[in-house]
Amino acid sequence: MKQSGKQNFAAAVFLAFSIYCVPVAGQSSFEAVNVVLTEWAVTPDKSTVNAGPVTFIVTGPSDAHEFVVMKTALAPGSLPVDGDGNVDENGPGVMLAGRAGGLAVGTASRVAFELGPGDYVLICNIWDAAEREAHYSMGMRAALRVE
Ligand SMILES: [Cu+2]
Repeated sequence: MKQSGKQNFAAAVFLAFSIYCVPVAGQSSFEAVNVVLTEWAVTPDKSTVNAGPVTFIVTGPSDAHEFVVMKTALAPGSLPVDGDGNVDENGPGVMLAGRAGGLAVGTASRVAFELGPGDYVLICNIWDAAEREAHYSMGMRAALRVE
């Protein structure tokens, strides 16, 4: 009887997992990336994901940041910038693929973007006028490949 109980439990877990994955129509996988925003880094827990809807679970510190996804073949530190060091989101070689501002402090924010295959750079593009700090130029950038 004990063994039978274990098997039922395993079947229930498998069923729950299947139901969880099914709603993403036409996709064979569910992609989620945990991203931590700090001064001064954007740190995803994976560097490659599958194309399709990608959920980012973004955790920020007590300071104000945003989470921006740029599609670009440029290296993370080589995006076009203005005179203050902020990324020119309409500049050559980059295309805005997603943005989440107003991230909750102290809790994880979930945002999802539909991402096609290619190379991306995850950035925070906040300009702090008081501190004269462009968060991107301070180091808030990371590569992400979508396959
Ligand atoms: Cu920032």
